[in-house]
Amino acid sequence: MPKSYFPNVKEIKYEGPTSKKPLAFKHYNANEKVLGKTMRDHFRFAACYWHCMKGAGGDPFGPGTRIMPWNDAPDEMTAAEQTMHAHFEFMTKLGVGFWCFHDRDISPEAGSLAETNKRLDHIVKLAGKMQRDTGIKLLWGTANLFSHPRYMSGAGTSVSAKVFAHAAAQVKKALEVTKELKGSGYVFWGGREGYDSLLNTDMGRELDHLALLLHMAVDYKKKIGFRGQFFIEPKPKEPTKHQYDFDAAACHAFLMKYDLVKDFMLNIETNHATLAGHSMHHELEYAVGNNLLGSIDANRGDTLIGWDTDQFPTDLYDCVMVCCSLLKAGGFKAGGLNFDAKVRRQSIDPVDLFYAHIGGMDTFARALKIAAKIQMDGRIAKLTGERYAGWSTPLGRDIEKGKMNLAKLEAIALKNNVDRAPSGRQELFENVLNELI
Ligand code: XLS
Ligand code: NI
Ligand code: NI
Repeated sequence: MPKSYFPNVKEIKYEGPTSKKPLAFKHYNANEKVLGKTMRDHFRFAACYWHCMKGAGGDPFGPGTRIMPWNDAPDEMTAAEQTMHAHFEFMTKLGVGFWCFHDRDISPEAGSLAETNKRLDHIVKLAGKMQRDTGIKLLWGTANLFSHPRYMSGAGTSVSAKVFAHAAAQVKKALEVTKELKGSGYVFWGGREGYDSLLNTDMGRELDHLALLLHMAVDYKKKIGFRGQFFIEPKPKEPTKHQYDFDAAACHAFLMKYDLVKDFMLNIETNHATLAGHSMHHELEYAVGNNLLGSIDANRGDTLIGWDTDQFPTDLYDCVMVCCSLLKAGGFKAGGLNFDAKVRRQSIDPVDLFYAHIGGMDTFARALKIAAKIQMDGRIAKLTGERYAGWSTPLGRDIEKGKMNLAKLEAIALKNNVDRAPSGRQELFENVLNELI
């Protein structure tokens, strides 16, 4: 028997809404169908390696607090192996089908890039074996291009060409191992691709460089035959003052400008949306409207704390809106719902990881059922349609078809006095939503 890191936790089962057992699902029932598809397939839930296994609970004012038995080892590489075992034990007991990682989460950096890559290969072999043994799949891989001091001024946007080269090498290797682990996708989160001061920054040049790196990645992906989906993860700031991938719209503009839009979709994260001054719903609707919704990093912020707190999603209203957008998009294809979330600094026991994920999965399960109810009820869609009824008249249709110009419209306007548009009925919409929740 291999060592267990969660000896007191058995497989988490669905017990239904009346269960009072903390280690059981009350709403997430993997095989239950909602709108003809199992919950498992709707969500494609993933557990991230960095927060679950590596995040010790440190904050800007103090070190980590968590009890992490997988770290007790005579050397770094033994700890890395144990950590991989712990993550797969955790995911198997929880019943999530996917995981996500950064290259440096799973295997620590060594003195040289060659040695670092050798270490990574060793751990990736173990991960491949664990995937085969458990049936758990890789949702996406990524390269950590922000922790090491060499990336202090960014990776693709670094002031140093040598740092750019190092980042390129790291992306190349991360793509290779993601392919080897049959990753469904690959994420680019530009942690330090931004600036702290414009006084010392050549923004146009940095953006050109970032695009060059992404084009190289697209070329290499084709070269090695990696068929996973590329995602960009928007975030407005932190650790930078301004990150270039600010929000969904900024990423879209960047992708369009540099002719990359056909090769990328977006991985939208809740707390990044709120840091950008948006709601998650806004970011998702922008992505859905532009065929860019690829994947979701689910978490939430705290309205009273101004940083990326990465808390577990437990706000039902917010999650309902996420599920409405997801249904509108027709569901995930390559993407999934990754919990990019961590337990609070005072939640120190290994079992807290289970409570956190159970809460997130149950909240989303409820939200999905409500979103399906909203869709089947049809009132919100109908009321929305009614607001736009004027666009189904001959005038509206002619404008939408591009048959009009300013002069023709002026002629119409001169003949018709228009007082005001129909009522927005926001309160009625909110009442219907509340009724269905
Ligand atoms: C950090 C990001 C990061 C990405 C992966 O804020 O959310 O965790 O998801 O690099
Ligand atoms: Ni994220
Ligand atoms: Ni984040």
